[in-house]
Amino acid sequence: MHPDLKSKVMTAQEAAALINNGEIIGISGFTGAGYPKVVTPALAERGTKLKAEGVDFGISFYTGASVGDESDGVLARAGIMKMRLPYQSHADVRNSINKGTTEYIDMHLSHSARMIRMGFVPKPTLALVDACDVTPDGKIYLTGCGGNTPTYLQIADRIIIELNTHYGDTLKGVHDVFIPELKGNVPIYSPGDRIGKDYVQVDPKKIVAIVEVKLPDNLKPFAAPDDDSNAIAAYILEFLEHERKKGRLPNDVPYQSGVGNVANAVLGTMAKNPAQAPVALYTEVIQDSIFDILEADKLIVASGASVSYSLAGQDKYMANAHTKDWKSKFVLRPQEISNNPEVIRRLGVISMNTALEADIFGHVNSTHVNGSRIMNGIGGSGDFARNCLLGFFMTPSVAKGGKISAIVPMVSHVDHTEHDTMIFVSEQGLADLRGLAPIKRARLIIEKCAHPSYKPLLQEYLDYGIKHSALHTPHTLDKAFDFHKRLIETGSMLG
Ligand code: 0RQ
Repeated sequence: MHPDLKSKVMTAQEAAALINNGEIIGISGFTGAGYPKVVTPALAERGTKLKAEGVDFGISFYTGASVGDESDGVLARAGIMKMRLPYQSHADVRNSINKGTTEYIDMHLSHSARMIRMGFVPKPTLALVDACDVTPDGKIYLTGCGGNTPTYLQIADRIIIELNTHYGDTLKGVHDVFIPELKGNVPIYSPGDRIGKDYVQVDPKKIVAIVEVKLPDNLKPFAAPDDDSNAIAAYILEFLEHERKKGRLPNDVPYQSGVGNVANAVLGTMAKNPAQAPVALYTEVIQDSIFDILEADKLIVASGASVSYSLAGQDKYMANAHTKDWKSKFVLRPQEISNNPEVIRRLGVISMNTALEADIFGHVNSTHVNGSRIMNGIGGSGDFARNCLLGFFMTPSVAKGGKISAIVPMVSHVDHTEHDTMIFVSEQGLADLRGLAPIKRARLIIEKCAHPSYKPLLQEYLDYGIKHSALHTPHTLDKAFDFHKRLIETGSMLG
């Protein structure tokens, strides 16, 4: 290591001691990839000690999206995470938000970096990033995520680097770092286009600490797809085939798929279909299902904000990055580019995201249980849903063993309005709501997607509205939340 950099090497505890009370920390990390793993636990330990001594200590914590337990979990459990944005999915952070310890701003992932640069939220004072290399002239090479990291590095006064040698050079060169001008274009015309640099340039004087680590992203393995996921995947693929036959869907449009097992199952099923043409992804999260596509030799290119591989998946990627040249198939971007509305609209992306609940008229709640308890956040689902060529919202028709219906009369919180949603899929079937007025939408979604045990209740609500309400969107406001009220009172939407 160059002497200038070597002089900044220290332990995680020493680096954590540089973090002040009230600090606004912008970290690397997106859906469990490329997040700091040693300075944050040391900071949690320090915060816990200070709090035990009666000293008030807290920080604001900005990320790309969800991050691992070594970042989100430890800080939430220490009770020192005062503010969090723009997306999380950790049980302890969720609890801390819902009990009011952590203030949470849930925002579109494509919006977050620009809003931060413009100062709508306080600007990060410190950037803490996982990097695979750093040069004496201030070139920082990121690991598994683009996220909001370039913006945090650009804005913060001080930078702490976790120099992570675990990935060797398998992620170096994969990134394409481009920060758009306020009103500038994003000139991507094909999913694999490169428009920036493969590193983030910073003023080396801002680097105050380098902590050496050799650690993978701690991501759980994916469960094998269950029957519901397989059924949802089959409906989607059958529908895409139908659209192609009708001449409404070109072969070369890229795919976005959200997080989780259903998304993984859709791409995995595609890979196994011998008739499937090679695919390109213009997505935010790249998960293990990419390996099925690579092994079937059907990947054109995968562009995303992160590679969120299980531990086994990370080993697999590293083993093949050079030998099979898998490295050349990936482009990792800042999330304001991976999720950029201009590019998503231009490329004609097919988008697949998961809903918590949807209502009979096509509004979607992705984030709040019973309208008030945050689950994760909107993430990138809105960036893609509104701007895609073809958009799916997927969900099993019931949750919690049938006590909760995913199809309800009126959603208890709105993330995606009827104007931003197109096609709904549950394990029961698929409802294409495009081009339908509200009552026809309601009939179709009840018929195709609702669970049989909830169909009569939903039909009854619609029929009552048609009899007693205005006939454009026939809601009955004093009955609209009966499903949710029954859930709160009896533990089941069936009552
Ligand atoms: O609870 O874990 O206790 O069993 O919610 O549900 O079915 O396992 O599905 O993991 O894909 O999560 C919408 C939360 C779904 C997620 C959501 C309970 C259910 C279970 C999880 P348990 P599943 P998933 C890409 C795009 C928004 C952001 C987005 C999400 C748990 O997909 O956060 O799409 N999406 N981003 O039992 C109460 C309901 C429920 C319910 C399910 N109606 N009420 N609980 N559950 N429906 C990612 C990024 O942008 C980064």
